[in-house]
Amino acid sequence: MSMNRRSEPRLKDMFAQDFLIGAAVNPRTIVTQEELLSYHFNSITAENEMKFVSVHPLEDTYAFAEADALAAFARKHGMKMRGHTLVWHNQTTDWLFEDKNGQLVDKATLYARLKSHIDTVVTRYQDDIYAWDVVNEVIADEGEELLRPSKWLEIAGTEFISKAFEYAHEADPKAQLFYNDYNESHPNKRDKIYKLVKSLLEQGTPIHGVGLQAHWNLYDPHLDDIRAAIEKYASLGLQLQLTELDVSMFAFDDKRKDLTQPPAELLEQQAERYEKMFAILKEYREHITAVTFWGAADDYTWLDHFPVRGRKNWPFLFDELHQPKPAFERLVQRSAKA
Ligand code: 9MR
Repeated sequence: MSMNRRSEPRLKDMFAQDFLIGAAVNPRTIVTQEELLSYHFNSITAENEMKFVSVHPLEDTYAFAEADALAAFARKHGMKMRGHTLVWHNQTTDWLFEDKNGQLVDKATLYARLKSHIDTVVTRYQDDIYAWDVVNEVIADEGEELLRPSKWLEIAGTEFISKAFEYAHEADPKAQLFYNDYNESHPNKRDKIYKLVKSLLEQGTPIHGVGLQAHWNLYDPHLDDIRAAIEKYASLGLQLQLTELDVSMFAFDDKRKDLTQPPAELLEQQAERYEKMFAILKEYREHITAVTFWGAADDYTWLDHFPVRGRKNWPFLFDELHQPKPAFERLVQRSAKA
């Protein structure tokens, strides 16, 4: 990492009138990317450390050391923090759903455990975390089915979703509570997310926002679909946040593995893509309260392994040495014009 003092404009200042600028972090990156994070970002999200399996591995055991370290980092740098995530089908331990004999528990037991988990975790971080992803990724990706199969659904039926929001609201009435999902701009899934959130609102569920994960790439989703999704979710009267933004260099089904550096033409395409995306985001600034990247710089991204094993990706505004990329420069030029 370069130790030169930075002179470029700060992202968080460029968008200060628009929305918070966040990054997902982990115990390694709060060390390796500290200077970059504190210079450009005013919000963080724990990439994995507040997930169920991380903080609550056994019924009687909570493990908060790593999550606490991330919250302390936010305090040290005067950053806001989002909580991620309370209810998910992934990274949740089996004990939650099972009794001593390995049989599925009944609904009442599951709810009692969920309430206890949410009370403990949300209360612990109530002074650090202003917004929680309460329910993550419950919508089925394809087809007509609304919800994906899960143990939550199997044991409790659809009501587990509203229960989670109620418990989170009871634990911290100040927290902004989000439903969060990916492929959120694809019309079929968008309509299903809308339908779910609308029904939650009709039931009086305490939900305050929709999280658009925004795991996007150079080609997909189409800008018109991004705009349509924002408009549709905003029509619910809720705040919106981009919660996990990255712009992969590869189309989802592209398996190429030959690149060891990002070629200039792809960096240029990425710059154009970021410019157009942020132009839309600024248009909807009265609805969008935060834009969080799922990382900060190209030296570390979950996309280095997914969906093609061992392939490097370069999805962010800062390169492997934490220096501004063409995409960052383009946002600077655009904000100078605005
Ligand atoms: O970035 C996270 C990665 O380190 C984990 O291995 C993975 C486990 O499922 O979760 C990743 O983060 C996911 C996030 O929690 C929810 N939306 C999709 C993200 C990328 O997979």
